[in-house]
Amino acid sequence: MNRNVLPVLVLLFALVSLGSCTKRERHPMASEGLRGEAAVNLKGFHARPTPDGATVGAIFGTITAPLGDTLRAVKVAPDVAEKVEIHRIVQNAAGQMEMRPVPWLALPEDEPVELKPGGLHVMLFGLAAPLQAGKTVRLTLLFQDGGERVLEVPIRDE
Ligand SMILES: [Cu+2]
Repeated sequence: MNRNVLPVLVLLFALVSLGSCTKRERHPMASEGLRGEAAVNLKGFHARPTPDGATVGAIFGTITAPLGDTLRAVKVAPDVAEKVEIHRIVQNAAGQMEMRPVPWLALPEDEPVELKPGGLHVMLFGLAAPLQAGKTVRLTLLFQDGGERVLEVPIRDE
């Protein structure tokens, strides 16, 4: 791992742990009735079409957690892609932009977190077939409190 990335990751770790503790204390009852389906708003989720032979794809969209939450993992069926990760884009020591996996994603209370080109995104590796405009990809989002959301993500140019 790049030396410049480590402090950022450590900081991210600290912020995430801190964030989720405070949220739990502030809303001791809020999460209990919501187990099973995470209380988050998902907007504008879409995947970009990929050319023939491409092995990677990306999904974008906006997540808002009214009470705060943490996105723990993302999944698609194995017949869509071999591996899925949350990525962010950072500048490396040489000044180039690089993608880095994010172990989890903090969702501050009522603050939209945008996954967009050039920033955070859901990354698909090992695509079984190109992502075709007009079709959909079923994406599962797993959140801190055990809640999950499954959505049919449209594939479109945007
Ligand atoms: Cu990526």
